[in-house]
Amino acid sequence: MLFRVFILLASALLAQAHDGPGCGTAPPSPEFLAVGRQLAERENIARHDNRISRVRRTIEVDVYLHTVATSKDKLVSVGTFLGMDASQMSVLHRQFAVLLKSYLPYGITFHLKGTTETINDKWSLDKDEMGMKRALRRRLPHPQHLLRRGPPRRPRGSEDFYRDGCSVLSSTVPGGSMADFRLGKTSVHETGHWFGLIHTFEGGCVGDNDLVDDTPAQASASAGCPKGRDSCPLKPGLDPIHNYMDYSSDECYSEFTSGQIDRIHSFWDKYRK
Ligand SMILES: [Ca+2]
Ligand SMILES: [Zn+2]
Repeated sequence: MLFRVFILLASALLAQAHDGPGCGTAPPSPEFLAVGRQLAERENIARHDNRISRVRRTIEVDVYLHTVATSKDKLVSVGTFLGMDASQMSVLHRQFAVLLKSYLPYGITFHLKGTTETINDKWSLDKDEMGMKRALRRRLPHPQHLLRRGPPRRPRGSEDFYRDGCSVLSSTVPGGSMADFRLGKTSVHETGHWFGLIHTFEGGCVGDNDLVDDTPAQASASAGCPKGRDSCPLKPGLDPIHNYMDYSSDECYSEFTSGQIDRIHSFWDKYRK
């Protein structure tokens, strides 16, 4: 449990600043792709040698959940919106439960270590990303490295150190206001990136796409739940519309592939363990 992921639940107002759903994670950098190729090669060798089962161990992640809103009533309103009183599970915990449930079949567990609530207009409107993340990032008892967009290793105190987490709009939490994305699965998608996964539609029908062998190539992101979609007819397999790393609706999302879980583990071993 060396690493902690933090999840920011921005004010519902933030949703209006964006044109509908879409992931804010930047496309993979050449350095990130190079690392992915390296890991893919290693995984293939391990699979060939029948060592992959040893690669897979339980991954345990400590999590801090932070809620940011423009006003106290906005913080409260998300909870009341769900019709829950104080004795019931909070929105944060429900959001967290979705993460837990989605990753549990793959031997990945999350430990909720703390939650915070902050009223801050600027932060809620995404006007001071680094200020917010510097303030909210929780300290670890020992040095760590991380991989995000840039070169693989970034020291504590660097911008990438503070960016190393996931953010989702409050409209995407369970019971949120964003149509098709109100079951909390956005957090599963975003943590997928945090674990080193790339969109399944990355690179389209050519090349090595998401650098995972068992996710069929996709020409573009799916929308909704287009059963039978085959956007790369010359490549094997139908589009992985149920995969968490596509853009399908929350109801459609249901799986990571075996290859993606192998990647999560090898990425974890290399950078986060
Ligand atoms: Ca693939
Ligand atoms: Zn994404």
